Amino acid sequence: MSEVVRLERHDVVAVVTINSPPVNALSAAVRGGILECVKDAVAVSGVKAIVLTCAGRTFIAGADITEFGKPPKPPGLSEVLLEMENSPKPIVAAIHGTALGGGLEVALACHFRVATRDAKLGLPEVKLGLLPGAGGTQRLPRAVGPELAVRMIVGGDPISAADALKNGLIEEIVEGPAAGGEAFARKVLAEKRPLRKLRDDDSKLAAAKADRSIFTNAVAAMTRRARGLEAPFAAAAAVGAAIDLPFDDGLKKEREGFLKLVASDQSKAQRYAFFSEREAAKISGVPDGTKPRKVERVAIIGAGTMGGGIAMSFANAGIPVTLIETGEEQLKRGMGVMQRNYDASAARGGIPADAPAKRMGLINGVVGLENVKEADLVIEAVFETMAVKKEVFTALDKFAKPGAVLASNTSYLNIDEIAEATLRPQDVLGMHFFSPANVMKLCEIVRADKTAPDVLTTAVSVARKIAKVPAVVGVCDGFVGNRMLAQRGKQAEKLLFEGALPQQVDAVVTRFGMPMGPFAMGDLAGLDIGWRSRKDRGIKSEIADALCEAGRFGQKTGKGYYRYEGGSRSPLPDPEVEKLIDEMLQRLGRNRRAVSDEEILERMIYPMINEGARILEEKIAARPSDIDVIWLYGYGWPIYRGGPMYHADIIGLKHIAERLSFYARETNDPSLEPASLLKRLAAEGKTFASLAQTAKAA
Ligand code: T1G
Repeated sequence: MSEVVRLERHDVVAVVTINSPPVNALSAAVRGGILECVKDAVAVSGVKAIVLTCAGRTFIAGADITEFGKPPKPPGLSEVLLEMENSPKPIVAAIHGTALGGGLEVALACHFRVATRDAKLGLPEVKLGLLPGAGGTQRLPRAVGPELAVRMIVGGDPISAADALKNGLIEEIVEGPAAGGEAFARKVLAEKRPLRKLRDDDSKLAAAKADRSIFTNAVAAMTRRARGLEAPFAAAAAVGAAIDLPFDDGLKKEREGFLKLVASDQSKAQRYAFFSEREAAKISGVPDGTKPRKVERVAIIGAGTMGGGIAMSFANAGIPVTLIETGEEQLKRGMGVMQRNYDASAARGGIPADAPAKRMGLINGVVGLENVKEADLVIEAVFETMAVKKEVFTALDKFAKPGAVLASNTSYLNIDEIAEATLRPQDVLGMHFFSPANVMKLCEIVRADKTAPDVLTTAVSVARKIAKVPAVVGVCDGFVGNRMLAQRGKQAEKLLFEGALPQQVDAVVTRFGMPMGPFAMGDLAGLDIGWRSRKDRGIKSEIADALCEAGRFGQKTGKGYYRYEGGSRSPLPDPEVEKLIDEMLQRLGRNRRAVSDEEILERMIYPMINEGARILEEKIAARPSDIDVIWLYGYGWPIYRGGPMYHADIIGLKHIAERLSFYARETNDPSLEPASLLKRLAAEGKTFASLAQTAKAA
């Protein structure tokens, strides 16, 4: 008997229970324990059926990702699955929680599967830059057919137990996993059901064998947004092998594809991102086990774009919110925008048809700040000026109950100053959501000087509950993401003065893998927002200011850095803009030069990395990986490149420091000189990642 897998006999039924917290991942110990217990159960003549189940919060959640990249330890998962599949006695997988990756592959190698109603079943390997490497690409299409198999394997999202039942992935939905599994096993014995091996059942592949477009259409639909990623296409090819080849040959193709991906740079970056996201939720400097405050009632101040998006995030998670506006008109407008958003999502099948009514039913729109009095958490999303923020927080101080967490959604204003507008600065922090707040996953949790530890853990816990990715940052202008973005924006504007055009700069940035370049992004957000903020702070940005003075605010006015025809959102290069830039250069006596794509890419990325180094020096971010999480989930940094600081380590800090010094001289811009941390690490031949190791060791 192993430490993590136990075998119990209930007369003719043997129950194998895995107990390896936190998620019963398939570590070597778990694999060995399953193999040993299955062999023992098969060897006992009195045992007629076997149930495989898990203790704790979930069925097996996959291979142990921490083992990747290390020498494999026996037994291999495929060996364990073969032993189970060849068992002469029926094996029933009894699933609860999430049966994911290798966990679902274990269940697929069993002869029958049952699950609790709230269970989820999926093969998310593609999100780690992998493909299912233990038969999933061969057995799942045989269980549910190629179309759903492609959706699950290439998309990586799990399905519910109900959908699993409907599509033949499980036989029954049961109450408790172990008891339900055992009852089902006894039924199999009583009905003398033949053992069902998925490898022997090609019936669900017949249609796709006859008409391959069933498979190719499903792949096309699932790879539409997979630009730059390797794994989705490799995973699709493995499923294709299930249709084209005998089982064992398909298994070989899958293995080849898996071994290639697990060693790939993309998968290493995506596994790094997986752990970085979880690391970011651990707040440095806050004692382990600091309990979050109870949050049952949430109030949001402001039903504008951000307030509405935040309210939708809570409603999407099934959490009721009170949405507060100052007047009926503003409230009605805000509620209407959310209703239209939900209706549009339902119309395109993004959410169930009954979801708009259900979710709008969770948003209680009211007028008057006094309605915050029952709230445990208040999130303010009003106009972005310090005067308005202070007015709101002074009022919150009066109306909110003691112990309520008071959060501002400000994207750059000083939280310390906002906190000072209350008598409870310890309860104040920032929760900076990213627009559109109901879509973007990042939430920067802004830690002010006096923010109490349990207020931070409360905000992190709430962010995770509404499926956001939290990252704790310190108070400075732009916190982390926007502060680094500002450096990129500065270089982008300078490049226009040197001879590049918006479309060239944006093409370089999108080819790198970002969803859009700086100029298209400005047009999307609205150039007038930056213009107003620059005027508030007395900053000039010649070209952007000139565009705004000409009423070119971007998509909202049909013209910005680009022109937009017939209400379309796709940016078209505009000769008017090129003319405006030329005229400005002539006035300044400047000549345009040919700027290479390589130079553009370095000047888009390296200054951001440099600012990230300064952010680490100032302890505005605790870890380089926190900065990466911010860029992955707040700005669409390509997951297969890990994040700006991870990317810097791949490129090499010495090279980056040299290039920054070069551009500082060439463009007479001292701000491009390498930050002292970057210079030190480069000189020592170290990486940003080494800082995390040092911190962990400390
Ligand atoms: N391996 C190792 N550790 C894991 C893990 C895994 N598969 N999954 C989670 N953890 C750790 C996680 O790092 C955290 O650790 C703790 O468990 C709680 O996780 C052969 C090759 C299951 C939905 O991709 O999606 O199988 O921070 O905070 O929010 O073909 O974890 O506490 O120290 O995320 O409740 C495929 C990954 C692997 C599933 C639970 N499986 N995990 O979410 O908790 S590849 C996956 C998740 C594979 C096969 C292939 C989620 C969860 P710590 P958590 P949660």
